[in-house]
Amino acid sequence: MKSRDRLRIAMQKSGRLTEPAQDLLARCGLKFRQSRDKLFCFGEGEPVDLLLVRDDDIPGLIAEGVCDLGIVGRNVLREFQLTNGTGSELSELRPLGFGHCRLSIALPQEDAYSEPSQLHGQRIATSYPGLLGEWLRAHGVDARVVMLAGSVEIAPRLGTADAICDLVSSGATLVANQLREAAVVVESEAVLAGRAELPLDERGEIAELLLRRLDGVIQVRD
Ligand code: PRT
Ligand code: ZN
Repeated sequence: MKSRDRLRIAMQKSGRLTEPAQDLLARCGLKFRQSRDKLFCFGEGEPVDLLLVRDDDIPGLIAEGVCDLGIVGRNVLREFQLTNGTGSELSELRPLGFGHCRLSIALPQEDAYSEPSQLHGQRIATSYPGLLGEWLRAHGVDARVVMLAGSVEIAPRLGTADAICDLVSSGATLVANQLREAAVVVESEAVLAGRAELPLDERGEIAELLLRRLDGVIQVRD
């Protein structure tokens, strides 16, 4: 296979991170032409192209070498690092200052919470078994992790779990489902992910240039 000489960045096709990620790349001076399938965007000035995908696929695309960098929530990146053999090759290169949220454990409103040991023997529903498992081990809690791909917040009402571990930003979803936030597992925001070692060819040089521009943009904004 011919090696790539253009840098490829993966970002979310359509979701919470799409617009702020596009704005950030534009402020770094990157311009893209959108293709008809809207999956691949060719970079017009610099040799940098975009791949628009589901956020969950971004760490895997970088690990497999299909993309060099990705803009993704720390929650998604760290879950991949914990649950995939190739995850250790990836690292968080920069926090990007948008998409803030936290992965938290929440209990039914009527259950008071004082300490992690209360969760012993409980069933906790989540889409983040890696991150929740790490927190439970760190706090010496023996709980059962119930894996759910979505609608985690309704599990306690359905009786399929006693507690949940899910993303929270304003807290309105928890309130609407009669849940209360008990403990924060991870503080998250969008990050630039990449392999720990940048490629040693032209792509590495372009990546370094992009990182320098990004640092300038982030500094101005702060
Ligand atoms: O289609 P694709 O798989 O790409 O999108 P997605 O639906 O998986 O992701 P999306 O767009 O919802 O979220 C992308 C990323 O945004 C997440 O991985 C987080 O890093 C970040 N983010 C920031 C959030 C939130 N805030 C957030 N509030 N992701 C999800 N939520 C959800 C949460 O799951 C819960 O259902 O919003 C609800 C809670 O919000 P509040 O304000 O009611 O607390
Ligand atoms: Zn997703």
